[in-house]
Amino acid sequence: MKREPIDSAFQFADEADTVPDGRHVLGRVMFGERPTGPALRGGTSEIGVHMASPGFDPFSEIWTTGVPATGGEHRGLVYAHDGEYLFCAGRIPEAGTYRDATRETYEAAFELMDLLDYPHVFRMWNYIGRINADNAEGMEVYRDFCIGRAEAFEGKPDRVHCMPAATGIGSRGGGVALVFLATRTGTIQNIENGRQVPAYAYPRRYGPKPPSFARATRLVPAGMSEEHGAVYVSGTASITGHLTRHAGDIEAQCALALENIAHLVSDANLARGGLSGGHDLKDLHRLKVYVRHVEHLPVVRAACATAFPATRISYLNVNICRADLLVEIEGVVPAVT
Ligand code: 3EB
Repeated sequence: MKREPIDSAFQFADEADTVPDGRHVLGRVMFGERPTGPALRGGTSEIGVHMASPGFDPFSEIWTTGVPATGGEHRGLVYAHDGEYLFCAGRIPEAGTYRDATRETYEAAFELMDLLDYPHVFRMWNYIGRINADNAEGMEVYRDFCIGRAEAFEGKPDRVHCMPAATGIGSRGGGVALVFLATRTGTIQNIENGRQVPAYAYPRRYGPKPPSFARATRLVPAGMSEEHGAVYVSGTASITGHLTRHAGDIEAQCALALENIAHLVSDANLARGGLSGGHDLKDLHRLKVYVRHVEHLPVVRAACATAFPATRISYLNVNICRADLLVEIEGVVPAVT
């Protein structure tokens, strides 16, 4: 059966808070000045992450589908689903260590996907407070988080080899906020970048357990031809192989992150995974650009406005998982309807 694909839109404060005609909101993530939720509002699951700050406009990202959604709660997660797509949000409160709660939250999300029959998770976000600070045991919070996440995937044999696109990034507080998107009948394929070591194969120097995600995920809604599917691009930084490049040089880091995305979505890189169709940077939308130092914003804005002239970009001033990374960029190539 052919269905309307899931889509997203940014809602900035200077625009009307409208939902496109014929669409229904499944989930909402509010990038604002405080952490809130997750909570149900109408049939919609929503969560607020503390990511906005002076010079970085608050906005919401809404996930919409063609059918009204039903909401619910499961083990602290708040979700909404429409028969084809599931949006699920959770929060781990601030704590001394995160690995156990992270493992339990991922396990709860996987359990929910199994219970409600949305077996294919295609995008995950992890907004992590104090990401580069030490936990109560002297381990960096990001590394602590990665242990719990990796254990959750390792514990599910059918999931360990299908880790989708993700973002693991700093937030300005509120513990760890998590968002998952899954599909019932869509086809997903995870994509690595030929220029980068897969994150799940990073050497131990980056932490006891590697990060669990793919560089991108193609989601082809049921009934749609493969090359018309969407491509969800993970948070992408100035890394080749497994090494950070251009430490201390924001302009060069920004240029390399953009090159990495361009290569990731190219014909040549998709063909490595047996996929047809490819894309250019100009096909990317819903761009979120994470900037570590507020004073780098003008340089980053200029580079991104040139790379993505036709789409409104969201900038956020937060820390990034490796202390030497200054900028990270994510986006979506929307499905062709
Ligand atoms: C990197 O490529 C940069 O831990 O979920 C990017 C995207 C990064 C997702 C995650 C981390 C994550 O390793 C960091």
